[in-house]
Amino acid sequence: MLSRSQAPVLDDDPFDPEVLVDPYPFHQRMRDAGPVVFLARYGVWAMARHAEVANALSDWETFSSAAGVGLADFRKEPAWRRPSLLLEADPPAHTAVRKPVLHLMTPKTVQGLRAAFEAAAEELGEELVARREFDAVADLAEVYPIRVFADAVGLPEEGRGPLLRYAGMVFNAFGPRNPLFEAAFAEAAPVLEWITAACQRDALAPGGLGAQIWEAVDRGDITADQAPLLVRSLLSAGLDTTIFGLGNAVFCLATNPEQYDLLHADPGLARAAFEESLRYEAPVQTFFRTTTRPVDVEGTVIPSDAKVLLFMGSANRDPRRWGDDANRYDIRRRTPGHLAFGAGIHVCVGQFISRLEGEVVLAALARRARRLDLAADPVAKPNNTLKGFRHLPVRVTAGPS
Ligand code: OVM
Repeated sequence: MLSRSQAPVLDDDPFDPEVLVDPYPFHQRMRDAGPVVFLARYGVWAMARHAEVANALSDWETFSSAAGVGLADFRKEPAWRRPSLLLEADPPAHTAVRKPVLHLMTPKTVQGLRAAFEAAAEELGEELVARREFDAVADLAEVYPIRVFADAVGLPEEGRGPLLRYAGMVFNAFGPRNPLFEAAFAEAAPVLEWITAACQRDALAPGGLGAQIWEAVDRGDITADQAPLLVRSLLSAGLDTTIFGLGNAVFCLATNPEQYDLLHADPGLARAAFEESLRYEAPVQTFFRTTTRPVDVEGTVIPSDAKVLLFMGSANRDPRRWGDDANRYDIRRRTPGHLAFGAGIHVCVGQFISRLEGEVVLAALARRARRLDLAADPVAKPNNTLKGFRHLPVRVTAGPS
């Protein structure tokens, strides 16, 4: 009790749809209130400054993932699905399965995907720029990762439909049982049946990332019981994150024309433009950890077994780390240190695939369109974990300059 009284208490609801679609004023109040705050509404602790979020992400022994990285505590209530062997686990179990997955997605192995990813981006860019107006979510962000990443995993082309509904369940389930959660789970049973079937060995095309995970079973690196759950991790973590991320990147460029000019003048900046959009509008805004011991954070003692909400999207705009222009989208900024992919042992295992997707899509647009503008007001898509758009109508002007 004494420790709690030392931390500022806020009664905001971080999972209120209005806060989710514009969290930045709330982030600033949390950062300015102190290094740790207590969110009374859910009885959880929170950190929103860069230094504390980075430290917590790097200290898995104190800030555990095994009780789930959402609000629900798997030690007190059953999880809605079998917990992820990667995301919702600690060493040593986590280490054993991370290694074979990491092996498939190193910068070097990801180079093997580049030609196909580039060709698909060029084809889509050509089609969209010819149309002059399109929805950067429905026609681009929701199309491209499903095409290239589901191909890379080895999902059959027919019947990828439930993927996005599954992702909606995964990312809304990290929050409280609010209307967003309930809506995502309205017709859950067929989606759960589908994802289970999609991860089986005979459902995955030979040579793909999914088949390669199953090959790790043959080598004795993982068990046959673990393989479908690791394939499930690829499908859980690899679609909606990049979908929201691509939409956010287009939003950043469409609303910062001087930055788009720089990119159009030098499409070689595409990777940097995507990276800065990850910092500025992080697709994954938050994850929880659970303390394994009482921990002193800058003079505030968080008790053991407490849920702690880490605000990566806030850390990414903390002026203490990024300076006075933290709230500016600047594709020439030095972005290393942003926490959109997390940090520490759980840092995004697919980050090089994500960057490849962002780079080739933005480069394909930048080479073809001399201007990129909003064609109508964007419509935000509230989600208990992800920040992004439901609709993003844009207009492009074709031509070199
Ligand atoms: C998983 C998983 C699910 C959602 C996100 C994520 C960002 C991982 O099932 O392993 O990482």
